[in-house]
Amino acid sequence: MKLITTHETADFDALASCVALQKLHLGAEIGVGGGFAPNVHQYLTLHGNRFLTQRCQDVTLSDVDLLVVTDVRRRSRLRHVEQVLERAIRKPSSVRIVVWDHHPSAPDDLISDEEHVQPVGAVTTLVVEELVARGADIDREEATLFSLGIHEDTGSLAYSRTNSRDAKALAWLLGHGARPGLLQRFLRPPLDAIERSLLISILDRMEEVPTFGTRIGVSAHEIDEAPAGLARVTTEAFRMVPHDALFCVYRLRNGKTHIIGRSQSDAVMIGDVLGELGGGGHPGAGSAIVREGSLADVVSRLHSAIEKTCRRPEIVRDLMSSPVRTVTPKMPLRELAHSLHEWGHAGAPVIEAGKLVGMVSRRDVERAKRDGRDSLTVASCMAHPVHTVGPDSPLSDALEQMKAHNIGRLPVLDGTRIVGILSRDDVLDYLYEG
Ligand SMILES: [Mn+2]
Repeated sequence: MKLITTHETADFDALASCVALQKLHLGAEIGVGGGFAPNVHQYLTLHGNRFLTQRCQDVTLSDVDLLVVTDVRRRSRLRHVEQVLERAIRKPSSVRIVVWDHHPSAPDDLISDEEHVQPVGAVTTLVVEELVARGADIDREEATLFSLGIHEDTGSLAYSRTNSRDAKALAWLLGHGARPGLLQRFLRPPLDAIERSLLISILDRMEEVPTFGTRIGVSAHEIDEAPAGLARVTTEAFRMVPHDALFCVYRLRNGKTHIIGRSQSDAVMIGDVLGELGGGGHPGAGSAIVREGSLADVVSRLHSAIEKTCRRPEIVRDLMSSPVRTVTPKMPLRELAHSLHEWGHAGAPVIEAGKLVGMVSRRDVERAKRDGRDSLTVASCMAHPVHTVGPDSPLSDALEQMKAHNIGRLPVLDGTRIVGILSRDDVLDYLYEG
């Protein structure tokens, strides 16, 4: 028997890649472990007869001679086929194991006979590429399901792990009948009453972990049992808060604690943080289940894991331009216009007796010229007081100031001495390079 399986709580990428793999392994059946994510579950209430799946506990695992594993390759997440994995070690000739995955490697990864692992946004992309290469034919339900897999794992091509192969696969699926109008309906069905109240309590109980320069929220809860939509509610909560990363911690009555993490900063790699607690995932999203300890214990272990794995975020010093060209208040505006043009700068700090006394921009000069004031000096049109930032401040603080005061250049002061300037261009260069 050929069996295709994936991780517990299968999401759209997991289900879509299972179904796509059935087209590569004709006659293979899909067996799942711990059910489906709520949105996939809802999708299957309508499509369950079109795309058949069964629970591994109902499969005669001793008959399996080909096991295809997708969207996962860690043994700890494949307990539902442990029997087959054990047999593969004991008697390798009795079963062939094929892996399709896009997660970073982990210490408990399977040893397989054939491995297709690439760092694309969705594992469905890899399988679709193989279908394209083989000239496979797919119908509109399949094309739509495969699109759902790619959309879910790439945040509709907006997550940082997305790459051009995901977009190409999506384009091919659109050309093969995928129905874009159906995507939102299945990807993000509205939250139900339990999920909405959970969302409110996440926001209510959020605390900030004091970590230099990175805003990390932790929201810890004791609940009776895990509601199905835990991951989805965490994603929704993360959309609503200004944090760089969010961890939701739920201790259930049975003593297990679920942790779900989301991050949009390279400084917080969720898979690394939760790997310290026996879980794992992508840099942007992951989860862990801790089997013992009180809620406070688990939260403090999470704090240590954050401390151990999180990088220092970029600080102003890393990005600022220096040395700085400065001007004096007495400089005539005509001369300033000439200098700014020559330097290719849009503005400059104004220094008097070694102290920063204002900022002047090309726009100020143009306005003065328009009003016939261009025979005056810099002092007549410079802006002050000046917003400044320290060289060791995190970049996020500087961005916050630029946003709050709508300014394009922040002088960087070490004490009273100007040591650099951080401009929008510096920030853009950094953002686009990363
Ligand atoms: Mn995936």
